[in-house]
Amino acid sequence: MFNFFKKNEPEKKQEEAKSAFQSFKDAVSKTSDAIISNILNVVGNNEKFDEFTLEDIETQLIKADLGIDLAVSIVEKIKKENVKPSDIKTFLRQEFQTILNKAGSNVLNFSPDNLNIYFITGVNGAGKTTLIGKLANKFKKDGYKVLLAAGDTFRAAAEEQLDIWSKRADVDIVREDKADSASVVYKAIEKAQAENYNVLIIDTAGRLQNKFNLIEELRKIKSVIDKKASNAVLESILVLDANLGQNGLSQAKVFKEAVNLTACALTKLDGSSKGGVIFSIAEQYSIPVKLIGIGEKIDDIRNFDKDEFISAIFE
Ligand SMILES: Nc1nc2c(ncn2[C@@H]2O[C@H](COP(=O)(O)OP(=O)(O)O)[C@@H](O)[C@H]2O)c(=O)[nH]1
Ligand SMILES: [Mg+2]
Repeated sequence: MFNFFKKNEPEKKQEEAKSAFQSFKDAVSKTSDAIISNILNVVGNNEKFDEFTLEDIETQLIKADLGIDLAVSIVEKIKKENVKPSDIKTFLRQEFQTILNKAGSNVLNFSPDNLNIYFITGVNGAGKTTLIGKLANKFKKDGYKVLLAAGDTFRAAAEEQLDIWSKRADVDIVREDKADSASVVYKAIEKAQAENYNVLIIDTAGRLQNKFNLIEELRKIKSVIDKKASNAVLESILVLDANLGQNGLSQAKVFKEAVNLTACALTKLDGSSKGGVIFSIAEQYSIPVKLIGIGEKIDDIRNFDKDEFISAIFE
């Protein structure tokens, strides 16, 4: 008799999707304020744009961490196309969508019939090890066999931290104290191939203070992957802390020099007002953001969906 109170399945699914979207919307609310609410405030009820308002819009776009070049080019376009103040929201939504579309697919490469290697790079503190734990957990929950490689051999604490994540996600790990990171990766690839793992995720060091050594080390790992696992699906992922905004972009340059980046993961988007940097990464580096971190817990990871991101910001 209580069935009356039970929700039917499609209704339940719809509500779950709605609450997942709402929690994502909450996570990016500060970015949304920076990108659109502040601009709408500046525009107000003006019937036509004047120089002052346009300058204010440019300032707001720069403050939203879009970068100067992109901010200037958007304002130029508003002038050129004679965009009406009442149309500004629609115009910006379209602009941002076009920018994200240009950077290519946001879907993480994965083939269930292959070894998939995720080579994770980024500076210390960006959130690499945490992201690896979350990603491992996601693949494991989907039923795949997952191996981690503790390639950050510089600090014993780093290997320890990855070990803790491997236990949390219940996946295997290859670690070797005081070994060369490329040799840890070599062993991990051998194990992954011999024992038919679906996924190998490689953690790396990120001490930018010693840029030369870091780049050399990453190059060495990349060449081990290319030689030993040329048939594997490979994603070279740069992890960036969203809170760094534009400052993170100079890091992208360093890492792009060292390895051929195929994707970016933006962490700590929760509570950050600088998510606008996603547009800069797309525009300047043509690297698609594929993963985002929205918290410190194991489930706080999402595939980046550009349409969802645009909706969460503009709706
Ligand atoms: N709020 C928040 N914190 C995060 C996120 N990802 C990582 N962190 C925190 O950032 C800090 C550095 O992360 P870690 O994975 O050790 O960075 P690594 O040095 O690049 O390996 C830790 O305190 C994490 O808990 C995220 O998406 N949101
Ligand atoms: Mg780490």
